[in-house]
This record gives sequence, C-alpha cells and structure tokens, in this order.
Amino acid sequence: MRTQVAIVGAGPAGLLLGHLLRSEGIDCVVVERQTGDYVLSRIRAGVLEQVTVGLMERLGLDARMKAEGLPHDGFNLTDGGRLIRIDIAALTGKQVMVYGQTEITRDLMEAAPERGLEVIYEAADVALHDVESDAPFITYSRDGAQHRIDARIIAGCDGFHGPSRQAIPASVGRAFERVYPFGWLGVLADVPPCNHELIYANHERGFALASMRSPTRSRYYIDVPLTEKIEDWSDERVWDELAIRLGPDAAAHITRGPSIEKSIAPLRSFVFEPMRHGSLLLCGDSAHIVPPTGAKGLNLAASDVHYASEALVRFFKANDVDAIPGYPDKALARVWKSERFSWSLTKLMHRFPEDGPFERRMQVAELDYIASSEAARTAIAENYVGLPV
Ligand code: RFL
Ligand code: PHB
Repeated sequence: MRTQVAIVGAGPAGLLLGHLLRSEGIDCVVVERQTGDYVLSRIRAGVLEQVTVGLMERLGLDARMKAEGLPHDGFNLTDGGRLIRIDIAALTGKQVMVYGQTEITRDLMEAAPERGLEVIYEAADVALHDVESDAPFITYSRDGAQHRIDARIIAGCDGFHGPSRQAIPASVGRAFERVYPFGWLGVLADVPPCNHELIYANHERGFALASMRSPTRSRYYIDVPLTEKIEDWSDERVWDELAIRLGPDAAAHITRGPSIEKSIAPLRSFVFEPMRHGSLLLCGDSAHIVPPTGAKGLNLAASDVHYASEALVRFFKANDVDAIPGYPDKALARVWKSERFSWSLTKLMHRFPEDGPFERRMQVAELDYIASSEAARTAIAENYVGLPV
C-alpha cells in the first residue's frame, strides 16, 4: 500500500491528525496496535482547552461535544480550610470544556469511515523503516500476514511506549525527564459530582482532585506512593480518603457509589527533542508527557497536531520544503510552557516525601499570594485555558 502520510497510533493525536489531513485531501492511513474497543476503554483526560475544541469544530465533529460537554468558567484550589477560585472566564474571557477523552476519541473513530479515513486496528509488530530518507515505510503483521505501507512522511502518534520515538537514533535525540515519587489513583463512578467545578486539594495526607464527566458521572483522583497496589484500595477506602483530603465542605456533598474504573497512573514530566527526524514527525505523548495536574496532555497532543497538519498541508499542497523542518520549534515552544505549568501546579498541590517544613511554607506562601493577587490568578487562568497556538 502507498500513502502520503502513514500515522502510527489511533489515540486522539493520530485520529485528529488523520481527520485534518483528509479534510485537506491529503492521503493517510492510521495503524493501531489495539482494537477500537480497547482504545475507548482507557479512561484519561477530561478537560479540553480551546485549541482542542477548535479542532473538533473545524472538522465539524463538535455536535455531541456541544450537546453533552460541560463548559466551565472556573476551577478551585483548596488547602486546609480555604477555597481559592480561579475565575478563568472573568480573568481570560475564555472557558474550558469538560468532555472525556473517551468521547472525543469515539467521535473521531465513528466519523472515520464516512470521511474516508482508513484506520487499521490490531496491527502487530509495527516497525518504522528508512525514516531518514524521503521514502520511509512501515511494516506490521495482521491476521498472520505481513504488510507494508510506503509513505512520504510518517507521523508517530503512538504514545509514550510506541515504536516511533525509538526509531530516532540515540545520537540525535535528547530526553529531559522528571519522575515523581507518587501516582494518581483514579476512580470513575456513576454518581453526581460533589461540586459543579473541579477542586484540586493539597491536604496533609496528600493530593485529591474532584472532577467529572457529566452531571451523573464523577471522576476523582488521590495521589498514592508508587508502591501502592490497586487491590488494596477498596472503593470505601478511596471514598474515605477523598472525603478527608477534599475537606468537610466538599465531603458533605460527595455521593458514594461503586467504581466503574479504578487504576493507578504514574506521574512523569518528559520531553524528547527534536520532534522530527528526517521524514518522521512525533506528535503527542510519543514526544512528551506531563503530570496530569494541569490537564495538559491531550491538549498538547492537539496543539502538536495543529502545527503538524499545518506543516503537512504546506508541504504537500504548496511544495514548501521548509514546512516540515519548521515543525519541531513551533511545537516545542508550546510544549515547554505546558511542561512548566504542569510541573509548577504539581509542586504546589502535592506533598513530596523529600519536602520538609520549608517547602511547605513555600506552598502556603504561594497559595496566599494566589488568593490575594489577581495577577497571580490571571497567570494560572491563562495557562489553564491554554496558551495561544
Ligand atoms: P495515546 O492516547 O497514548 O495514543 C497512542 C496510541 O498509539 C497506540 N500504539 C501503537 N499503535 C501501533 N503500534 C504500536 N506499537 C503502538 N504502541 C502504541 C496506542 O495503543 C494508542 O492508541 O497518545 P496521544 O494520542 O498522544 O494522546 C495523549 C493523551 O492520551 C494523553 O496526553 C492524556 O490522556 C493525558 N491526560 C490528560 N490530558 C489532558 O489534556 N487533560 C486531562 O484532564 C488529562 N487527564 C491524562 C489525564 C492522562 C492520564 N493517564 C492515565 C496517563 C488523566 C490521566 C489519569
Ligand atoms: C479528569 O477529569 O480526568 C482530569 C481533570 C483535570 C485534571 C486531570 C484529570 O487536571
């Protein structure tokens, strides 16, 4: 098979890029290791920035998001007794959209056949070849047969563990990494959220987040040491811990119920440079990871795809040979700002095992400053709604 762009991975980055390229008449094929159902079963992001909402609008795939998504004007930070509201609408004139990654992926997946976007699921042993040349190709096996896709460009949208980043020689690439000494234990439950806006809590027992997917579906997180096993966290134990960490006001409104998903995800900051090597572009989690505290991962995947699709349109339709080499700098400038924000909010809202009384006083002072300064709240708000692309 021959195509213009071979896309590895059918997560949000791969599917968004595929749709954007098809809408411009550029040929592409998406190759995914898992089944479609498996991709949809991963419970991940919940908060969309304007860049992500805007791409769905541009594709005309925003009807369900507009009908079922929850626009939010603000979110809250709590520490001990006080609640600091970040009024993002008043401070930036913008909103964020609470609409699950599962739903956005489903919308993109279901629209693929009618938009002529071919997605090959259950492709095993995907390998990238000749990425330094102008004629790269990928190989994979499916149903016992070997397949090959020849392309002009390969887009690596295969997440943190995929093969695309590994196809860049170690002598060319550089990784920047910070691993955190805890993970987030998340639960999804069909119960009404305890608050109409998100609450991020820094409690002496650790971090907690109250989030949601709909008026009847809640998403909660607590941070736990990486040594914890999910089997040791009964639903009751999670609800008890959430009630303590979120504080009495939120606890009074928590509705408990059986979890429909419960898992622990490690936290990491990671950036791989450059995001291009020869004819290979990296987009999304394949090139970078943020801790989820800033709700930035999916949104960064969307902004990468925005820059990559722009570059690919210029390359294929206007024969602009500088477009592809220009992609990494544009994408990375935004990536590093989101890395900084996610890291700083993680440091502000978590109790690190190595921290002592000095670091705690620093957190309290910073929260005092945020509570008292509109300038500080504006800086948080404009990062949270998403910096411009
Ligand atoms: P994905 O979603 O990992 O998709 C990559 C796809 O590539 C496939 N793949 C392969 N395909 C073929 N061959 C191979 N060898 C392959 N290896 C892998 C995979 O099966 C998969 O389908 O990466 P992508 O598209 O870059 O999207 C990134 C986002 O998924 C991620 O950044 C977010 O989920 C992060 N994130 C959040 N982001 C936000 O913007 N807002 C949030 O509120 C938010 N909350 C979260 C999060 C991530 C979390 N976890 C579990 C990591 C909350 C959590 C708990
Ligand atoms: C979520 O709803 O899954 C969510 C919300 C905000 C975050 C992270 C995750 O910062």
